[in-house]
Amino acid sequence: MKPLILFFVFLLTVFQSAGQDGFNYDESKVPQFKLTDPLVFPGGRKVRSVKSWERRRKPQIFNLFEDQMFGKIPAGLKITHFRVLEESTETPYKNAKRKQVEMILEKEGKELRILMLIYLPVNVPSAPVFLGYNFHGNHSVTTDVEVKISESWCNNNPSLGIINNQLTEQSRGVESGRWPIQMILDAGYGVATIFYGDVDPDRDDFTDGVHPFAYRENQSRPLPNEWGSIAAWAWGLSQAMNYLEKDPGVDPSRVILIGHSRLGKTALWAGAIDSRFAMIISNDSGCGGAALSRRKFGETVKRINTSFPHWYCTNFKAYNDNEENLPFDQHELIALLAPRPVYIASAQEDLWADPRGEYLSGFYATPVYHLFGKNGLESPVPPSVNQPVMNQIGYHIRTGKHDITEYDWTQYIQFADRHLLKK
Ligand code: GTR
Repeated sequence: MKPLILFFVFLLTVFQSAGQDGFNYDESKVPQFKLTDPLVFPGGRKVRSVKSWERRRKPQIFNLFEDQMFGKIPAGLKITHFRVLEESTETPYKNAKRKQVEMILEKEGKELRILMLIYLPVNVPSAPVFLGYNFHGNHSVTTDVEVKISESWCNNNPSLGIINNQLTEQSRGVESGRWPIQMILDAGYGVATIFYGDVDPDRDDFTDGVHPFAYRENQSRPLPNEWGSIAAWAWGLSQAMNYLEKDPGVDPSRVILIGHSRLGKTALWAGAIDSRFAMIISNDSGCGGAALSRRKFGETVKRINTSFPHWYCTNFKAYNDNEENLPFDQHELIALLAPRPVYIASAQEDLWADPRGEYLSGFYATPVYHLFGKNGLESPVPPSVNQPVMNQIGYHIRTGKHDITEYDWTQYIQFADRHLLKK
């Protein structure tokens, strides 16, 4: 390449990974802030036992996140039937079995169809499974020609073969680098994935996806404290769990949630609403995920609510330029997962997601893990690059940009081996 072109490519890489103009990337400009304490009741009394955490304090914090950030998921809304569309051992992978399951929500003549793709290791009778959404269709995670193409709306991306908001054959395998399926199977784990747009297309439109299935008469969008898109995606993961619990090839006590970026935010909330998930992985989830909002480092609450007005509930907009008044911060989202193993991962060049703020959430959630006799992130200082910590709260910051890589997966498998296989 010519030097000038190389220079522009360099500039582009810097902008993409470091984030956007007009936002703070300077540690010395992070404001002083005081965090809410997960182990103190509003009146000032301390939480001293697991029982008082579980019965009283945890529900208080959960209700605040639900009411002020993610929005309430309508009670009782459930997938009405699961249909195994096909299963086969003819796949591009060794010792693997593929299953494609349709999850159907039928209500008053309307239908929502969500496709789940599952690969299980044939040599493990009842396998632990990583469950996570993909960005560009189930067929994007693999070169397997049998994997069906979703017809749901997707953001255009001609270079990935997404044209007229439809996924195409051209997008087959485009995300396979993010899903090292053979490596996961070889480690004795299964993998289950769903295109997130099947549950709710990622756009500011509440007439599509699952939301309309819960509307009362004349309602056309959720109320200020009702579910945004992230909560809808979290709902979808619980529905997938309802299927996985019944699949004899799956060990339902070892289903691990995994998500990258906006889907990492989703994995954290899905873990908080559904205690059946044994372990939760947040890969570069950033603002509104693992990163502390009060640091205002990289992406801010106002920015996320403006670029993605549909992700959180309307009530969350009250905290635009007003992080100090949040009745919680993201360390308490991590605390809601205690005592289950949770892994938070960052990338060195992903300043937009605030790696340090992601680490600190785990650090400030740690007293809740201590209550259960578990270690979390014990040091206020994050570890060096590529030096994972694997206590009940795990963390690494790897070299490179905002992405999910084989390095990340290698740590997740090791973390799962350590915390789930010892049973
Ligand atoms: C960005 C957004 C982040 C993150 C990311 C992604 O544009 O600002 O919060 O979620 O998208 O999901 O890839």
